[in-house]
Amino acid sequence: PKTIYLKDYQVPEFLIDHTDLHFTLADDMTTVRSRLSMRRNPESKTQDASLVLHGQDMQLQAVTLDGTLLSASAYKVDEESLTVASVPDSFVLECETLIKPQDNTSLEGLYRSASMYCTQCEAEGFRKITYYLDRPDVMSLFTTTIVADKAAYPVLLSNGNNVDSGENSDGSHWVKWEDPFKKPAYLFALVAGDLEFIEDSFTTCSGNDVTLRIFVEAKDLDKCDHAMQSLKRSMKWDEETFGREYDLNIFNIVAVDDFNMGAMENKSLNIFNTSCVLAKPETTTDAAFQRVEAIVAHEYFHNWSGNRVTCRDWFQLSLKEGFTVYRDAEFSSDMGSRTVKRVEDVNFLRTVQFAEDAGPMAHPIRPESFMEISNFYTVTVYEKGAEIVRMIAHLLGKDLFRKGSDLYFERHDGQAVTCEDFVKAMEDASGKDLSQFRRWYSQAGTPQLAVSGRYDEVTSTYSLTVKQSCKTVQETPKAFHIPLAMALLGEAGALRLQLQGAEPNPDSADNTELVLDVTESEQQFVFENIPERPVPSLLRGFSAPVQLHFDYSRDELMFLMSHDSDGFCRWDACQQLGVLALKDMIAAYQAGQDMQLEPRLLSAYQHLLSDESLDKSMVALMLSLPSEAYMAGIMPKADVQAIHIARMTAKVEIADQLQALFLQAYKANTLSQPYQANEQQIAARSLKNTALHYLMLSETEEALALCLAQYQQAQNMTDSMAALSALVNSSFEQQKQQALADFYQRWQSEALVVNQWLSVQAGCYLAGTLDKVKALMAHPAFDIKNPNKVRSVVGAFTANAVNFHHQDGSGYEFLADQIITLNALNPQIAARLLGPLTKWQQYKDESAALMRKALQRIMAQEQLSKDVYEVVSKSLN
Ligand code: HT7
Ligand code: ZN
Repeated sequence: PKTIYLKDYQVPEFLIDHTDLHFTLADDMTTVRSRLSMRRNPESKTQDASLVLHGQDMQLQAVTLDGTLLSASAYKVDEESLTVASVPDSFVLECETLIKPQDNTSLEGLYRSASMYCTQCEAEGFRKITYYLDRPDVMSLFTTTIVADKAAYPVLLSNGNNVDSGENSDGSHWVKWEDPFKKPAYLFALVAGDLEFIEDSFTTCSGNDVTLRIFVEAKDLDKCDHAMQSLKRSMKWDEETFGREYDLNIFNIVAVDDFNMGAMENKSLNIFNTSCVLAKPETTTDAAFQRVEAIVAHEYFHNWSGNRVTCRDWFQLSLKEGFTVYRDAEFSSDMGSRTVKRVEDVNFLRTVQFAEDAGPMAHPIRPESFMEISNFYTVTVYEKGAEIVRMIAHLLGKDLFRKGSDLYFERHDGQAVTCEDFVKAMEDASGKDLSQFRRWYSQAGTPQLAVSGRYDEVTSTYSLTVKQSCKTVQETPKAFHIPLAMALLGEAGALRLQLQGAEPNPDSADNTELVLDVTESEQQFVFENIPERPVPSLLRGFSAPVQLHFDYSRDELMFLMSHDSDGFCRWDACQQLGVLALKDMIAAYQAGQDMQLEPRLLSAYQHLLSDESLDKSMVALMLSLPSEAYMAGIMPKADVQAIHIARMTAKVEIADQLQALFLQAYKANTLSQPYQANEQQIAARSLKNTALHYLMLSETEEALALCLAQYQQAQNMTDSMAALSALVNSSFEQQKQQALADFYQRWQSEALVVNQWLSVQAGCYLAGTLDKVKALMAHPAFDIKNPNKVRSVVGAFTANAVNFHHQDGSGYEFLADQIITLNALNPQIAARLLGPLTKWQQYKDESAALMRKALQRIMAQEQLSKDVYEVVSKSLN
């Protein structure tokens, strides 16, 4: 496969002013007729070029130029394109193509999911629908007519407004849609099916009434309310926070079962994976309720950050994704607890994105090259991209950041632009210089910040020395501009900060927090008039996506855990104490010695469980030891078995020692009110189920009784799954089998619940899980063509470190088999599943060799898709 480079970008040679599409959906074949009003792009250097349109996997029937049918010699078709040798400066091109959505298992382009037709065009799926200039800087006005059998497909949807419709004598009907906004083809959508909907409305800030509909299969109609309420909250929030008003009188969401990602922001017709839109207490966990709200918001926010202002090319993907993730994270923070949201996001970033940045697929948030763009919908582009926007917001301050985003939207409305345009708008609006900051866009890798502190009693000064470094597999980047938020904590609280050589900061009322501009590879910051030896609170709120190293003593971590006013730092201090405790135990295990649990950790947990004034969600988060994946990421040549055994030993010790407190927390947080997915209830359930988890680790009869009672009496899926998961990972074999059978029996007709049943089993850390996973793949509930099922079984298994990394390599071989099968069916999903194998350098030599062997077996297959080839070849390099 060919590599495409950002440096080779050229403006399009042709533009498409109008795109008129006509679909006839029939069982054996779909006919697509397109009518494109085109002209040469005056900005292109080549004014005599042939017309080359993208297109693949379809059968071309006829091409007409300005009404004249072209003979076969006037054009050329290959696997990926249609070339018309000679065209005038302005013309109308019509194509008729045949496609087979019913055979399209890649879930890109037009495909079938259950009994409906739907589309997924981002990034390059439109070229599987008709020949087109399938690139985001070609923006066009679309009209779409859909013809289909009326009984089977009563609902026919596309972008924009429904402008006409009618019926034919053969039982078919048709609907014509017109989108008044120019858009790139990746935002095109079509849906046809036997769907029902819930409807609501929203009146925008300037008084426009918008009809909101969520379309689902009839059986799911009772699971749409939460998404609808989330949508209305998002619309209001975007008006208030970013001044963004919705721009049409209609906004539709459709839920589909087969979908490669979470959802898609097609103009006025968002298409969602059912798992990201359907929710009701009986079938949906708290975490999934929160995910629905966040994803509904994310897709809605794209209407401005992505649709009204779109990307010039796919290298700019983070322009829309990073910014929109930042926007949805701010929304979630405003809807719930800001600290909890921050901790969850940082935990994810540090575990998953840092690993990507340290591996062979590392790339800057604006990549410089790719073979297959679908491989770059990554945690780096999304989550690290959002961190870069967050740093800009931090550096500019709230008001200037808003001024910058207003300028960006106003300046570029209706355009396809670049990350540079975004940064420039921020600079122009604020007057701040972001030149060095721009390196975050072009350099990969996680900067390492080594910080040390020295207190001088004689001069009452405290000096912080900050050294930054960054290494990636490919290169050593130049120094980043890193905003380092910090405070100095004394016995009685945060100390006033006076930085040597700086004016006192008038913005901050008490001057106890500062953001240091770290811009060099080594810098010193001296604070004056510091009356006592302080404990520094560093990287407050996780002010930059870096790995911080400060040699805190365990007592200092204990101090930060209870005294830092920054919630993120309190949580992080607890995590770092957990890291030190686990490292000791891992080392002891590897040396064949007894594993001793750090007593401070036990007393910290004891304190967390005893102090009723603390936020319950935060307590639950702090009671969770650093994950095995996080530990693997920070240890050279990770020994997965040792990490797992040490961590389990620590957990069982904590469970045994603090049994009474866990029981008390369990009882105190058992709610009697009806379920609500609100902050308080979610927090209480989270703490209660954390307590249940620990209680079950002690495997007492009392814990088992509690767990079984919770499982049997649960009125909501959060409690039900927490109990089931505790049972599945316990040695109460008979009760476990009974609960699993009962659960399936009860929920077999609810696909999303069955997926949770699959994943709790695939994620079981006990021995023998791989055989169970293989059996699950033969179960009628499994379907390899459905990405949600694949993620629930294969994805959950690969996240189950101790089983996936079994020393005999069986986990790797199993994954390679699945990737080889999926390569032919759904290359995007196959390539995504490869992720865990690509991180082989993180693991001890024996594991790394077996992981490479599995990769080599995949590499040796014939007919590897571009998606899989790119990831495997780069990982083996
Ligand atoms: N912008 C959407 C991207 C997306 C996608 C990309 C590749 C393959 C399938 C896909 N489905 C959706 C999702 C989003 O970030 O909002
Ligand atoms: Zn997005």
